[in-house]
Amino acid sequence: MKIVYDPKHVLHRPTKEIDRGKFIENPEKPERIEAIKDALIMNGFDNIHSPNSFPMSYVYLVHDERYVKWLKNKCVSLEPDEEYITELFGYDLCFDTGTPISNWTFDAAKRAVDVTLTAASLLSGRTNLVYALVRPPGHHATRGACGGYCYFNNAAVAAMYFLSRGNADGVAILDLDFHHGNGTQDIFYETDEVLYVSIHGDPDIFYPWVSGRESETGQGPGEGFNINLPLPPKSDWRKYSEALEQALREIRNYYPDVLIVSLGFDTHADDPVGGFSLKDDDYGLMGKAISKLKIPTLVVQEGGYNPRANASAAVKFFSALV
Ligand code: OKS
Ligand code: ZN
Repeated sequence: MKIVYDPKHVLHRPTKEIDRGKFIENPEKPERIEAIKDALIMNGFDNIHSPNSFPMSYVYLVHDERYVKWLKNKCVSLEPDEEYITELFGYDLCFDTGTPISNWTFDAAKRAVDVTLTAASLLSGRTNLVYALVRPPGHHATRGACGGYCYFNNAAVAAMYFLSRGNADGVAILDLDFHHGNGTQDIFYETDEVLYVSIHGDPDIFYPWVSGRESETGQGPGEGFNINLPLPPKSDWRKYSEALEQALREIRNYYPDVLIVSLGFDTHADDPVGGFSLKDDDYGLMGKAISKLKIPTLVVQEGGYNPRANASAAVKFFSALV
């Protein structure tokens, strides 16, 4: 398996956020990804590639110019030690108070896109599995706003990359992060060229609250190409595996040319943010089930906030997936 990784992700260090009115420590920390990288190397996954820089035109395949310019200008206006938390939704193009912006945010987000695009470009006849080990994550970012620790939607940019190169007519995105990927859903809601399937904590109870219900099935030509499988708190492998089997059935029936897995380890029982009860070994079963699809696969890292749980889950997952 090829892994694409950029050591400069450590320069992106959000420190705080406002969660239900209280300042809390921001869990989207460099250690999340460092722990995964170290554990994978220790277990023989040492085929690590550095990213190439891609033109901004790839970001614009997904994101509005108005948003990209706003983010850039906001970053440039900040002092190196400053963090900006959105003041007014709609005026600021950020939809929550969990997603601070700093002087380095734009570069960090662009670098995550570069890692993801480099990983996408490495998928070829002989390489059918590539892992974009990125942060900041992307699946909450919409065309026009950041949120949920996400600034650019890495997985969505990769999907557009595959479609725009003309060697894929259909891309499936399987979102296994604990949270519903409202951004990815939104971006592809009206197209049948991308099938979005997500298993996540019930949005009646968990972030992002405004989306992720079963009734959201797509619109216009996209009708039927958005599938949400919300699960109750504390769901374990017994419940989870049923949803996963259903998700994999839907993906098989779509006959995608490429599969993008938005992978979050915040489904782990020991994760401080998510609310499921998956154990280390379950990630092996997860990887095994996905490998049976036999579709060229790009795995893009999303959430997961316990570095140790991330590390053990990743080793199990990829050992079974390859
Ligand atoms: C509210 C904002 C927190 C965002 C949590 C979700 C981040 C995540 N305090 N998404 O996949 O892991
Ligand atoms: Zn998450």
